[in-house]
Amino acid sequence: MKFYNPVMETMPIEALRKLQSQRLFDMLSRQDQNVPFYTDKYQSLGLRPSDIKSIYDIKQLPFTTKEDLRNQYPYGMRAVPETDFVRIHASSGTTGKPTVVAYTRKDLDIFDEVVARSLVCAGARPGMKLHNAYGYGLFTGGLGMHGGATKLGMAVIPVSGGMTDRQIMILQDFNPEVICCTPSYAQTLAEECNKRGIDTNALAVKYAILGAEPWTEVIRNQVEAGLHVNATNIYGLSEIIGPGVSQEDFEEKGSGSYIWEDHFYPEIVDKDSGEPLDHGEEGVLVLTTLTKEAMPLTRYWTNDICSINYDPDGKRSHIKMSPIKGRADDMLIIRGVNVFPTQIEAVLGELDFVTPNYQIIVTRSAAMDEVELKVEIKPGADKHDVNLLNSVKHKIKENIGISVAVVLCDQGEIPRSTGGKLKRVVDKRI
Ligand code: DLL
Repeated sequence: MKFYNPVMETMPIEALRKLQSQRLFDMLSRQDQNVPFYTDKYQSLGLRPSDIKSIYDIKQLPFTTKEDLRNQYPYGMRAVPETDFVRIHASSGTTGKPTVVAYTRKDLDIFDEVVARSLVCAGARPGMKLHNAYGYGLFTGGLGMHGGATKLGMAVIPVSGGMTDRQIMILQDFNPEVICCTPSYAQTLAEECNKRGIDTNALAVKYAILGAEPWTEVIRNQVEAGLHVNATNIYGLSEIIGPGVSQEDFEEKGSGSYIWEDHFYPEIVDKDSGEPLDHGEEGVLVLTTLTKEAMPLTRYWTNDICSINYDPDGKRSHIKMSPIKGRADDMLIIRGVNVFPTQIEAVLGELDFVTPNYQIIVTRSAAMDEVELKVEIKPGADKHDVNLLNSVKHKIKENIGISVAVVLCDQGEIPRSTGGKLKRVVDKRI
């Protein structure tokens, strides 16, 4: 089995564009008729859905932002009666009210479909067991992966996040071939297995589907070696559907993740001007939901930084996105240099005496941002060794161009994921 939905996943680009154009027109008409937010917005811009003749005209449409969703809290963006909702999720806002997302029956079918495609893309097959360590609840991770795996014909073990002892018991005794969780929690599991002397090569688990937070090859290497799995990236966000907006193929690792373009139309725009950028250029990912019923969104500003491009050598026709470098608001500006935590993570991977456990502490003194980088060293290295400390500093300076204060820490001193997304940046500026 190569694909879950061969027709859609390998559709020639021309046909895909036609389908996207039709779906965009239908979606805009539904918004225009049923969502006062969009009716007003389109009217104020003098736009009618019929002005949008094809998917290429999408650039004429306005962006939708998280702020817009907050202003419409909880259900103002709905395009169907509340009685047609069959599920409601929410993404935990760092401050204030969460962003609420609702689904109709058809939306859940699409959710299941894109997750089923993603699972196959990651190496999962019907008949396998999925150890689902994404959180169940308002977060879309747990139930999202659950629905897709059920549709594919897998047995789901709905472990949810946390309780690491129990997770390890399940890995050892229930024999799941596939695990899904955040990359930082996969690090925790790999480390715990190692501590307990568990021979992970003997475990049934062979594939890990990791997402919900940024991660780099450094973490992939640690997780793949530690758990003896093939680890791939899954991306998504509640506002668009949840996990399964895009997925990396287990046989095409490192070349980006397929975006399921028949449902989610991607664009990359300049983070300051909003101007569309070319394929290959890095900017903010903007997504349009082409088929969503309950809360269809036009040009949703994800704030996630990446690039998109077609892969002529890929198995599928859909476009691929690069790993997310970070959220635009996670970008640090250190003496004029823009830095994402993932860049620091990538550099640490080149030093053989440190582990991929780190924490970035940002403070501000005299209107300047300062960064303290806490890095954990491997057993046997001395945290007081000035040469080691300086080599971290130099490596960061050489590769990223910023000077950071470095603190070397012993094993276990840096916080680990206890189940969900891990906060690697502590911002003390405010
Ligand atoms: O995190 C959905 C999800 C669940 C994706 C399980 C993958 C796996 P939210 O809680 O709404 O939804 O958070 C969405 O998380 O805008 C990104 O900033 C970040 N994110 C999600 N996947 C990735 C990834 C889920 N693979 C926000 N790489 C998004 C980097 C990711 N960041």
